[in-house]
Parts: sequence; C-alpha cells; structure tokens
Amino acid sequence: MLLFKRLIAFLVTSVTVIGGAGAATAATTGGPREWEIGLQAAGTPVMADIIWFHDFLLWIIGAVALFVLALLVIVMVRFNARANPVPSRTTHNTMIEVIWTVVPVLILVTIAVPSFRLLFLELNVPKADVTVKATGKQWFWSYSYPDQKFEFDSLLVQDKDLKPGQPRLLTVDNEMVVPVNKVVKVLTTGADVIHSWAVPSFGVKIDAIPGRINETWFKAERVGTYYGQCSELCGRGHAFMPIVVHVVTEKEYTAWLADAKKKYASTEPTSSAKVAAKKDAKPRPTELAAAE
Ligand SMILES: [Cu+2]
Repeated sequence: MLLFKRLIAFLVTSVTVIGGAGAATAATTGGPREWEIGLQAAGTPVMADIIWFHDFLLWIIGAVALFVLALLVIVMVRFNARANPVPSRTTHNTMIEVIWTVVPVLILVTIAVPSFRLLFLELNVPKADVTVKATGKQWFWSYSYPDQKFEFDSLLVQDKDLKPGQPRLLTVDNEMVVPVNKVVKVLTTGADVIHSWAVPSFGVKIDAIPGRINETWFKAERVGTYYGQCSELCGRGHAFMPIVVHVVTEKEYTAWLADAKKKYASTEPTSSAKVAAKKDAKPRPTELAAAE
C-alpha cells in the first residue's frame, strides 16, 4: 500500500512539474520552444479547447490504465497457483457483466460529448471579418486577400540572411498579416501538388489541394508572430515552406493594408505567374493545331 501511495505521489509531482514548466515558458507568440514536450501554447479559443480535451483524455486514459494494472497485479498476487491452489470454478456473474458493459459505455459518452462539441467548433466557420487565401506551391506559399485585391509570395529566408532572433527554417520574407481578435477565414488550395496549411498554436491544419478550395478559420487572441509548416509531404522542398502569421492590432493592420496594396498591387505578376508566363510564351502544339 505504501508503494502505491508513493507511486501516486510521484505521478502528482511529475504532472505538477511538467505543467508548471509549460506555463512558465508560455510567451505571447506561437511556435516551437526548446525542450518542449507538450502542445504549443494556445493562440486561439479552438486551440485552448484542443489542449483542454487532450489533458482531459490523458486523465481518463491514465485512470483506465492504472485500474487495469491494479487488476492484473491483484490477479498475479492473489490467484497464482501457489497462493490459490484450489481455483474457483465460477464462470458467470451477471452483476460484473452488466458493470463492465455499462461503465465503458459511460466513459465513451463522456468523451464523445466534448469531442463533438470541439469538432463542430472547428468546422463551423463563423462570419468572417477577414478572408485570406493561402495557395501552396512547390515550395512556398502565396497569400491573397480577395477583398483587398492583392496577392504576394511568402518565401523561406535562407540561413545566411537570418537576423538575430529569427528562427531557422521558420522565417519568411513576407508574412501573412491579420488583425487580433477578428475571425479570419482561411481558404486553401494547391497550385501543383497537395500541401497542408498548418499553424499548431491556432489549432489549424488543413490540406491545400489542387482544383479544390478548403476552408478553415481562426481568431487569434494575442498579438504576436505564429509559426507553422507545410504538413503534407509535397516534394524536395517540403521542409522549406514555413508559414508565418503576424497578428497585429486593428490600427497596425489598417496601416499594413495600405502599404501592402501599394507594394503588391503592381501589374507585375507574382514569381510563379512569371514562370507560367514564360512557359506560355510559345504557343503549345495543341494550340497551333486548334488555330489552323
Ligand atoms: Cu508543401
């Protein structure tokens, strides 16, 4: 019994230490941290719910595992051949059978209710304040703001060009910028192969599929920089097309919009469009045939 008490004390201490460490390092931005073993800190209500659900499941799984372990230990100690030379011939017990059917059902219902609630929260896009279309390309992202009519490419910053404090393989030249505390609808699509737009601290991961538009949403509650990566194997440069979302105040966003409209609204096509234009410079054989 003493051993059991010590085991419980050890578990409680480790959970407190791990939980405390997580809270102490939670900064205002979203991204990976050194020696991190939990989920990235939540930047949106959806992610806060995901973390809650994850921790909730951990307690249920822990309790089930400990209970089964306790039963196994009891069986091994009390009912081994030496301790129990004349075994009982009991084969059925209605009460126990009812319990081991009903209790798991209750556990599953307890899990299902918050699970479905979370699923609907993720899937029902509220009325959007800002819409951004993210197009996955080999190997960078293009962000277009359909309401503002501009689009720009967001490419990885190479190691040699990093400024102090910028994380390696996670920094881009042009960040996606959105206002804080606003519902942002993200439309995703792929220009060549399947990519996936994912930002862990937003609780968002959605495939970007050629020929199809997927949609998701987030509402960032704190100003800061949030990092993510393409999360669908998309070829040689898969690891080198990070996602950076800069969440700013409403005022900063308006200023950025005014700047961005000038910066990106030139008639100059974006880099990928340039490549396509070059390819299209010579008429294709099929087009020639059609013209004749
Ligand atoms: Cu990709």
